[in-house]
Amino acid sequence: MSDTVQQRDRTDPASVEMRERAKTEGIATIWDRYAALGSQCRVGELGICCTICHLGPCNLGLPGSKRPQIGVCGANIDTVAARRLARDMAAGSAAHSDHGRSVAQLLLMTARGQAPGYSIKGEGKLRALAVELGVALVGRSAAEIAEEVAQVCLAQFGQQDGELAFVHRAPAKQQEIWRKLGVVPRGVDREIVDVMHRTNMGVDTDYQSLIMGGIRSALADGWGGSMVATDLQDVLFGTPTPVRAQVNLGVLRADQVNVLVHGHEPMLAEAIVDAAADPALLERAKELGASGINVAGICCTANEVLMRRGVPIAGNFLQQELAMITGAVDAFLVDVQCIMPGLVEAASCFHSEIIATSEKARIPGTRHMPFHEDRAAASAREIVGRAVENFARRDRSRVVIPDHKMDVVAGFTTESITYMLGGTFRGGWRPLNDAIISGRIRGVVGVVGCDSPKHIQDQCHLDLVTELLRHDVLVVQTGCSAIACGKVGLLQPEAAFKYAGKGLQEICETVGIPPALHAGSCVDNSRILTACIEMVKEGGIGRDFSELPVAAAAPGWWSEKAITIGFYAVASGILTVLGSSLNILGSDAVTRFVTGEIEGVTGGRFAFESDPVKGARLIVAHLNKKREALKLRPMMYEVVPVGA
Ligand code: MSK
Repeated sequence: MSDTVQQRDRTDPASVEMRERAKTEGIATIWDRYAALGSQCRVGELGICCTICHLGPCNLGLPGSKRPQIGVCGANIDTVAARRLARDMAAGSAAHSDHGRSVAQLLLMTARGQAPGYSIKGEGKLRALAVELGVALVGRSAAEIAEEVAQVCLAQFGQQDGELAFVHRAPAKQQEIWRKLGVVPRGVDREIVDVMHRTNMGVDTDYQSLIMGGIRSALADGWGGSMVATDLQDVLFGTPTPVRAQVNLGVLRADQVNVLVHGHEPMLAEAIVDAAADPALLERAKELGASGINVAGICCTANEVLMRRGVPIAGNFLQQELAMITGAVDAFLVDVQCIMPGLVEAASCFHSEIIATSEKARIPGTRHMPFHEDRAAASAREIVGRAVENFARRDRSRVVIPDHKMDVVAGFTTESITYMLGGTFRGGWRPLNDAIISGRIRGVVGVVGCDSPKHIQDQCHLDLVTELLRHDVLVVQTGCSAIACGKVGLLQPEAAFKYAGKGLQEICETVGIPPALHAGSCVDNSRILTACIEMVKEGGIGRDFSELPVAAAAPGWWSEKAITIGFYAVASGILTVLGSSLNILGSDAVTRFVTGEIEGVTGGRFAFESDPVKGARLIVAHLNKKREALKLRPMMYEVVPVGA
C-alpha cells in the first residue's frame, strides 16, 4: 500500500487536509519528525539502559547477547527496568498532582478574596467535600468553608504520615489490600520524593519493591492529586452537566478572532472565556472586521472548558500543529503538559502568536505572559486583546479551515450520571447495576489517553471503542481518546443505534445518553474511580473494583502520566490494556510481574495489545470472566456480527 496521508489516516478528513497543506507549505509536523528519526532506540524501548547515575549510561545486553547484563554498579536488568518504570510513575504523578495543587491554591485565594474574577460556583460540592474532610459547616460562609477545605487539600501534598483523605473513598476491601502491601499513600509530595530517592544508585534494587514504591506514588495521583484537581475545579467552576458542543478543526472561524487554549489547567482558560465576551473587546474586534471572538481548545484544557462552558474543541494532541496550519489562529495559549515545542515552527509560518502562560513552561519562540491568580481577569483581557489586534495581521488569503466538525454531548460526571439514572428525588446507580446484572450491559470500560504518530491517527481509539460497544459495553472516556471518538460522532446519543449492541442501545435510549460518555480531562480519570465506587456501593456486582465487570484501556498512550494512570488503575484492581507495551520488555521478571503476577496481589494487571480489536476482545473476555464469577445472568442479546 502506498504511504499517502489519506490511506494511512482515513478517519479524520480535517487532519488529512491540514497534513496535506503542511506538506505543500513545507511545514514539518509530528509525523515528519517521527519519520525523520527512523527507527527509535531499541535499548530504551526494552528498558535496559540505565541513566540514573554517571557511572553510565549503562547500555545492557539482553540475556544471550555478548554485552554484559549487569551495569557498572552491579545493577541487573530487572533493577534497571523497574527503576525507570518507578520514575515514570513518579513523574506522571508529579504533573497531575501539581495541577491539583494549583487548583487548591486558587481556591484558597478565592476564599480569601485575593483572586478577583473567580468565585465558588459549586457550593453544593464544596459542602459535600467539607463534610467528607471533617470541615465544619454550621454558621460559616461558603468562603470560610472553602478556605478550610483548600487548606486541608493543600496539606495532603506535604503530609508526612497517615493516609491520604480520598483513599478512604475506595471500597474497604481495596483499602485493606493497599494497607497489607504498604502502598497507601501518606502525602502526595512524600511519595514522589520517596520514589526519586529509592531509585537513586545504591538504594532499592528489588524490582518488586521498586514497582510497589512507584505504585504508591501512582495511587497518590489517582486517589490524591488528580482527585483534588477534579473536585476543587468542580467547586470553583461548577460540576459539569451534559452539554452539547462541537469538535474538530472546523470549529475555527474564518470570520472571527480565534483564540485557542491548550494544555491541562483550566484556570486561565476560564477567564479567557469570560474575556471573549467583554463588550469593549468585541467592539474592537468588529472595528477590525471580525464578527466575533471565538474561543476553542486543544487537549485537556479544552476538555475542561468544553464540559463546563460548552467551548468547542479544535482537536486533540496530534492536531495542535494542524490547528496552527489553518492560518486562522490569532492567539494560541499554552499552559502546561502536552504542548509540542514543534508548535513554534508552525506558528512562525503564519501571523499566529503563541502565548506561554505558566511560570513553569518557558518556550523559546513564544511570548511569555505568566498567569497569576490575583490578576487573571486582567491577564485574560490583555491576551484576548492581543488576539484581536493580531487578527488585523491575519493574511485571509492563507486561511484554510477544513469544513469538518461533529456534534458531541460532553460532561458526564459521577454526579450527573447519578442524576440521569435516577432523577432529582431518587438519584442512584441501581438502573446501571441492574442493567449489568440483567445482561443488557456486559460491563463498563474506561477508554482514555493520548494519540501517537506511531499509530494511524485516532484509529486505535475508534476500533477499540466500537468493538466494545458492539459487545454491549458502556464506554467512559477522557483526554484525547474522548476527542478522537467525538470527531466521528461516538459521543452522541444517536451513536447507540449505529454502533451499540441491542442491550446497550436499550439503556442509552431509555436514559438518553451516548454509548461513549465524555467524562473530561486526564485528571478526571478520578471521575471513573468515583463512578466505580458508586457501582460497588449500589451492590450486586462486586465488593471491590477487582470483582466488578470493568476494565480500562489506553490504546494510543505515550505519556508518563498515562503510566501513572495505568498503575493506579491496576493497583485499584482494574485490568488495563495498553496499545503498546511499557518500556520493560528487556526484563522478563518485570514484564511477568506487571502483566500477570500483580493480579494476585492487587486484583488488576496490565495487558499489552497493539491490535485494538484484539484488545477489545481481550477486555470482553475479562468482563465475561468477572460476570461468571459474580454468577450474573447470561447476556440478554447475541452480539451482532460486524457489518450486519
Ligand atoms: S492531553 S496526556 S495527549 S490524553 Fe490530557 Fe491528550 Fe495524553 Fe496529553
